[in-house]
Amino acid sequence: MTTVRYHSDEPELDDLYEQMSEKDLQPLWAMKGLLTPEPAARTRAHRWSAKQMRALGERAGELVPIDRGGDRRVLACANPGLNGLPYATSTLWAAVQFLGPREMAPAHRHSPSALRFVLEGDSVWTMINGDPLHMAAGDLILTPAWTFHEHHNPSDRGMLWVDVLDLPVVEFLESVFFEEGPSEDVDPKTDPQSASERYYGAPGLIPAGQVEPPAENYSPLLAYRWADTDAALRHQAELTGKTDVSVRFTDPVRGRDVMPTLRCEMRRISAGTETALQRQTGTRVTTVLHGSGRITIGDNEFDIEHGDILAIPSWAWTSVQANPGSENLDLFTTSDAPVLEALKLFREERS
Ligand code: GTQ
Ligand code: FE2
Repeated sequence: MTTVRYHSDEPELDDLYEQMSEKDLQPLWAMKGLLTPEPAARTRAHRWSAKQMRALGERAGELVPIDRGGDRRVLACANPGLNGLPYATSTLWAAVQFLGPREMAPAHRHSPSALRFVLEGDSVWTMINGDPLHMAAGDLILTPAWTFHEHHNPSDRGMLWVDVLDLPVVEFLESVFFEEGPSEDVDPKTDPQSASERYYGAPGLIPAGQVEPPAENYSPLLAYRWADTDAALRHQAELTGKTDVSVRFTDPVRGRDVMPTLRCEMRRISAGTETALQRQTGTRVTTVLHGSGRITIGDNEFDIEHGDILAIPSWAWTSVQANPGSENLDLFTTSDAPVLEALKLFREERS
């Protein structure tokens, strides 16, 4: 017997089930929970605490060098609903990465798409196909599929940030490829501005005329700076008078999401505000950049503060309360929404 053996009180049917299981066949008529009326999420609502991740990451920094093979000092968020898989949700990898003083995480590339969201510090550059992207608090840095990337920290301070990848989707599609980059000839640059930003970073302007448009299906702008995100949120709040505002990070050439599988948004909830309930299909990972408060996800409630990472399952009603006081709650969220939209599976509801 190789596959699951179904059982019946009727001896002949039970015998049929036994013979079927020996031939790796299962009876649909006896299955439950396959075509459910609503999404039956395996992903659980969960919070990974920044304080705990920082303590364990710093200990890893003392014990674990960054070498070829290991490559990255990364603590992967493992959702308790996913049977030990190192995934934050069924579709998203999320992790905290630590890079110590004068360390270098060597170049590689992979078919999964990745992004970095910086929680604090400003001492690391990510080289993407040779273009140096400075990483500072609040910045979003893209590492699109199959681009070579390496991280280097020329300072004497350690730094940490959050990684999000579409790895579970690519793995499910059995399409993971990985390749190491050239480890010799490394020229770790520390330019304050990347070529990507110099070409595509001016608001509303993209190269035209003799310049070939990029052929790729991801944003040619690889860095979204906190000063711009912060201003967009502040202006929207001022103009609308709303206490719950969001911006979406987009590809300046196509107006679409930054990468084909990943949607990125930043939300600002004014201190003291409780948001309406909302739910959507697909899963989300949220990181707290500023402020503190409480998030309700389905039947779960979590206190949240700077650096915490949250897993939000598909179709779970969610609302957020920002603590009263002086600081607004700034939340960075990555979702798989572009995948669901492409397949016409995206649904959203608000209460
Ligand atoms: O920094 O290149 O969290 O390749 C997982 C896989 C980070 C990275 C992760 C990766 C990286
Ligand atoms: Fe990588």
